[in-house]
Amino acid sequence: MSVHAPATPQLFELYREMRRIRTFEERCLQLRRDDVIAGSIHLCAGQEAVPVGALAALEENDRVVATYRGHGWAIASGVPLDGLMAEICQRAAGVNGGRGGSAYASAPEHRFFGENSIVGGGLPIADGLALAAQLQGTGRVVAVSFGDGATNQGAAHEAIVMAIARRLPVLFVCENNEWSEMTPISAIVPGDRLAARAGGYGLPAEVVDGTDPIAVRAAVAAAAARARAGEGPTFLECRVVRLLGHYNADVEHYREAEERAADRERDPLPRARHQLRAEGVDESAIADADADANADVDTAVSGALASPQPDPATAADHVVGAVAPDAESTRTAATTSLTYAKAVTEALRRELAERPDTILFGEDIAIPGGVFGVTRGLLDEFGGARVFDTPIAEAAILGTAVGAALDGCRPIAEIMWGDFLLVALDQLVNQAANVRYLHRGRRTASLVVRCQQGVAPGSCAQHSQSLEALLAHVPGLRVGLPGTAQDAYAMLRAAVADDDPCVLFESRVLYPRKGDVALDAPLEPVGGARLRRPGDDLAILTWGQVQHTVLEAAHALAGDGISAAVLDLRWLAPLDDAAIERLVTRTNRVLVVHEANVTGGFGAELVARITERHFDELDAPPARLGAPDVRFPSAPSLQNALLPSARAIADAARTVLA
Ligand SMILES: Cc1ncc(C[n+]2csc(CCOP(=O)(O)OP(=O)(O)O)c2C)c(N)n1
Repeated sequence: MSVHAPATPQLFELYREMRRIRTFEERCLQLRRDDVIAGSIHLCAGQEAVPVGALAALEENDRVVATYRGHGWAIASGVPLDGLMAEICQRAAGVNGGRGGSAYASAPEHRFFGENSIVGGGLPIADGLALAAQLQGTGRVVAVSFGDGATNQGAAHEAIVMAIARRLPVLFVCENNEWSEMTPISAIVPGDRLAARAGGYGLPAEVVDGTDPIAVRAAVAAAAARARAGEGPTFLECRVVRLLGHYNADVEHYREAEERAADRERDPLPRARHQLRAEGVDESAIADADADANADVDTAVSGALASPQPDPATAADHVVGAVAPDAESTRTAATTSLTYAKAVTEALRRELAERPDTILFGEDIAIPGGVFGVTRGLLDEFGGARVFDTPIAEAAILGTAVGAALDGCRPIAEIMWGDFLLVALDQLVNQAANVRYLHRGRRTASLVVRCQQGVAPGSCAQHSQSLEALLAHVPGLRVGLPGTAQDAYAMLRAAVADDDPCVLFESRVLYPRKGDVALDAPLEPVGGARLRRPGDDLAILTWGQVQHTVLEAAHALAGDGISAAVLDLRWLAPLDDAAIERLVTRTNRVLVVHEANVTGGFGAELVARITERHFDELDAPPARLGAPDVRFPSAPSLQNALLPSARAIADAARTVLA
């Protein structure tokens, strides 16, 4: 601390913090040039007044989500400099043990819910954190920072729409440095339109001088007060300058020298110093603040450099949680006959009743009760705070689920059709799937996404796909496909109880199909295949709705004296390798059947695994049968020509046996 009492302590303290950030950024640049840091870094020099002003207006318990250019936000949030610097240097002592690096650091224990290296990806997550705050009645607000370029992202639009619809306590803080990487925002958005454009959504929006921490603090304080009063989100366009280029090696060949010089004129640090001097602050107090910043950053750098590289033996740790062995407890429990759809409803009802942290949302799921009626009655029973309709905004739905899961909720989000996941995959693949790994198991994204998929008579190419292989490819996600009413119930309850992000692909053609459901059986863990039919001559591995056609085929084969076992894998992640092994070693012949297109389908993965492990023992090469690589047509006659029929499955089985 300075020994000289400054005349304007508030600005002085803000200056000290800005100085620490600037010094930190300058040192990062040097460490990158010295190859201590690997990869690109994106520095916030010129933008310090925004995080510093914002955090000066926020409370200890509020939340921050940052742009990838987020070192300043992390520091202002209170992330210790040494842990942050070690993270940027990819060292073991980093706040994420070197898993996040410069652009993806996260330290929720310091209210800093992470940078986001996907431009615009943080905004929907901020919605989810705000939803958690709203539900928990904490009065917390969430500030999310992003660049001018991010305002053009669909996720940003969706997040603003969602925040308005739910009156979420979010502060959308746009740091407009006039450049989106190497393209000026003026080339994309005519005129000074970012706040005006945001205002068009119908939320308070204003332009703020982002080089003045006091102006930022005032604007954020007013926005936070509105949010805490239940008045919903605010959009702040903070005008800043970018002093060190887009990234460390950017020489800004695309920018005019005059423009860069004009930016330097607006540098917030000389401006604050000038103001402090004008207000009579002792020059030596300013020099002391600068020296303190140097000393703090020196200590952080020494700490970071003293830390070892992360242990390579830990590289595969914390992808997903461990799973308890599956006891198949349903075998002895009493059962009730329910449709597959009602089994889902009952699972949701029980989870909402038993777990106060669960919330259910999606398009048309609350008042209308879902387009298939699966969520009917749940709004009345559990109320609009926990069961609600969303905008038609899949990225916002999934991002809200991620954010809410990060802060103590167990969201169950419905995506009406599996095909619609494709417009929002970022939130599952780049966001949810990374949470456990990035935080080394200290945070998880305990969310469930329910959707339904597959071909039904008349469904078109955009409402027919089977996309499970796409998601089973992604480490960090659980993927299940219930094929019976019992599994629609039990797998959903297992997914809700699980701490990792689970995607359940239900089947709308199975919704009306009845089955016995053990409602009061002990909860299952995720994972675990089920043998639907025993057999010795051949193993047919399958899942989802097509298993019923497979069972027909197995029945027909039995008529020919062929004993085909049918194993319903149920979960592709975690995969029940042990059950597959047991069956393969018994039959030595394998056919995989799925409804998805053959190329890159999960059958390819199974055939490869089985071949790798059992090449020498197998009596025949493992085979797979799926829909051919064709888009799905709407006409039932064309659909039927493509779907695996019982006859085609039986023929494929005979070929394996021959
Ligand atoms: C979804 C996505 N698209 C593109 C990129 C590549 N990219 C990284 S930063 C950036 C520019 C972002 O500009 P802006 O939002 O204005 O932030 P600023 O760089 O000004 O801080 C781009 C295009 C990315 N990381 N994510």
